[in-house]
Amino acid sequence: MPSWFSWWNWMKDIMIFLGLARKTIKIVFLGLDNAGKTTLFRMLKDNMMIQHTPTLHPDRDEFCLGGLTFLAVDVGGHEQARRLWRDYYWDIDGIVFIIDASDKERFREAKKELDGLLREQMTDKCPVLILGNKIDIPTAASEQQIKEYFNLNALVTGKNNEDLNDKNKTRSIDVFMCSILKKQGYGAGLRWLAEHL
Ligand SMILES: Nc1nc2c(ncn2[C@@H]2O[C@H](COP(=O)(O)OP(=O)(O)O)[C@@H](O)[C@H]2O)c(=O)[nH]1
Ligand SMILES: [Mg+2]
Repeated sequence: MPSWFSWWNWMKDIMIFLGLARKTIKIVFLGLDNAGKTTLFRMLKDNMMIQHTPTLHPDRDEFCLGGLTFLAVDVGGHEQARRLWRDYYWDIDGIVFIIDASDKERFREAKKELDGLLREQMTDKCPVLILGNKIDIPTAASEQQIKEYFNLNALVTGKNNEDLNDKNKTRSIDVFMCSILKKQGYGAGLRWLAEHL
């Protein structure tokens, strides 16, 4: 029964293991507002049985478990948020960038943020998981459309990192489509990220 649930349990084990073994793991979740970060955090907290604490900042969420820190920040538009997550750059272990695949009108804005992120030298070795969210919405873009629009075909290293030997590819990066609302797809993505930390 390889459902999202068993994927997730496996994922949870490995994240906790990594968190404890390496002392601290910091994962940053970025994306435009409305991409789905807070919803994902709520689910992760539920799965990790962490109590929900109301966030004081509408554009920022954070929670810790053992040595694991998960931070989510809205990017785009306001300079304050950009500064905030820049403060976290220096010791980030992994990045999750969430795109609302159903909101094509904001792809341009999302691409600008993703391009800026991928150019950032301080995190240029960090694995990047790109989640194309809201695939439960019929008009959502497909994985191939996301890869094309965001110019990712030349960057992705494949689900098994098979392309990492390519000298143009210096970091693990891949796209997973998901519906956070329907609890589909993101477990596999997070598992991929945990394997490439
Ligand atoms: N249809 C659909 N809606 C989603 C999904 N994930 C999040 N949403 C909705 O998108 C809106 C913004 O989500 P939120 O988590 O607050 O985004 P954030 O600004 O990135 O934190 C909310 O109304 C969510 O219910 C999804 O997978 N499918
Ligand atoms: Mg939010």
